[in-house]
Amino acid sequence: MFLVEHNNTKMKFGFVFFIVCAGAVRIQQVENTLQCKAGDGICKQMCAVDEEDTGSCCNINRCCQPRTCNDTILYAQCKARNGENKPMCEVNEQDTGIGPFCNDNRCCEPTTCIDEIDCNCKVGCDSEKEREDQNGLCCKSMKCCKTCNDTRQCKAEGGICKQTCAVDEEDTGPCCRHSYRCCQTPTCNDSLQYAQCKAKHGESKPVCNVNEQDTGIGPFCNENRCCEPPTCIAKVDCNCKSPGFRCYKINEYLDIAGNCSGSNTCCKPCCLTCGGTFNGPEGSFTSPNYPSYYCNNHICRYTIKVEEGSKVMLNFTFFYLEPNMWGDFTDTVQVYDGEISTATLMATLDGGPFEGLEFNSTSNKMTLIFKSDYIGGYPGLSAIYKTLK
Ligand SMILES: [Ca+2]
Repeated sequence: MFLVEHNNTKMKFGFVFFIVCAGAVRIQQVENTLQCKAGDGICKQMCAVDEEDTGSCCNINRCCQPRTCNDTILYAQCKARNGENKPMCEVNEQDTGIGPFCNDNRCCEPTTCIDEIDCNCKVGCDSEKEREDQNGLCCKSMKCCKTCNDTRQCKAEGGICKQTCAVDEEDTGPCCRHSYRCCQTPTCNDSLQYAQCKAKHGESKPVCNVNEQDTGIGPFCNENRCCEPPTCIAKVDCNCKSPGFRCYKINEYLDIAGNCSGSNTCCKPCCLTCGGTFNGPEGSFTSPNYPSYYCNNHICRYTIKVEEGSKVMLNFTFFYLEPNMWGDFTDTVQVYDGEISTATLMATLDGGPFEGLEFNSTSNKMTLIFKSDYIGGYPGLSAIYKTLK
């Protein structure tokens, strides 16, 4: 029932429209056409691309008018920002706000860099005051420049900013310009001392080993000392002798740590030289072969010289020589305050064993003379010395 009425209504409406249009078609067409023409429009079947469709002409024709919209300026503005004219900006783009364009398009430019707030975005950074942050994102191929003072600081300290410091220069840190380093002439130069040390077959090390001589060369930049090897190093292996046979008393000594099978004795050649000159602020030395037995017929001089104006403290950490049984001064150590003279002899020592005996000099020098006679080897002595201010 409802459908019938509804269809009837449509039929009635269509009928009335037909009557009006059919009855007044000429008048209406003229009116529309006049109205369209009054607006500089033309009634045609289809408007051209550069025309605007402003409505019907009461028939299948449309009223086409020249577009009133002109977006030439907007397009230039958009292009100046490397923007692009498109219906909708993409995810990584932002709407510049330029427009809208006649076709309702938007001007979309690449997303502004997230770091742009931090960066000073420029074509090139000022290498004196700025560092280029290569991770910084600036738009349009600009560089992300950040303030720094490394270059100025390097120059103020006498350095030069370069890509790589030379071998004899000290790398003291970065410069503002990316990947440049601040290179300075080292304040300390020990190449001469090193050459001198090497010429004496010495070695640069923090502390000289026992029986190594501190040559007094230096100090090195790293506070190391130049240590010379002992005057005599027994590099030979043992001359192993059967029990009951002793080391030849003139030119061999008994090495107590020697490696001979069973109870055989390890004999090694005697050093032809001994003693040494000790110029470091502190040091140590021993008698030849210590703690094995010293050789016979030796005279060794140990000369200690510390900084001018200071004094020497000497301590025998161990002492054991052949005792002077009959007043014949078999083996002895003489301690001199300064240079050797009868006036400066502080002590003549023999026997032992004892440890911790100490001597202080009145000047910056001290001299020791170790003597062994023709027979009877003992462990000898071990001593340390220090500088007293
Ligand atoms: Ca002796």
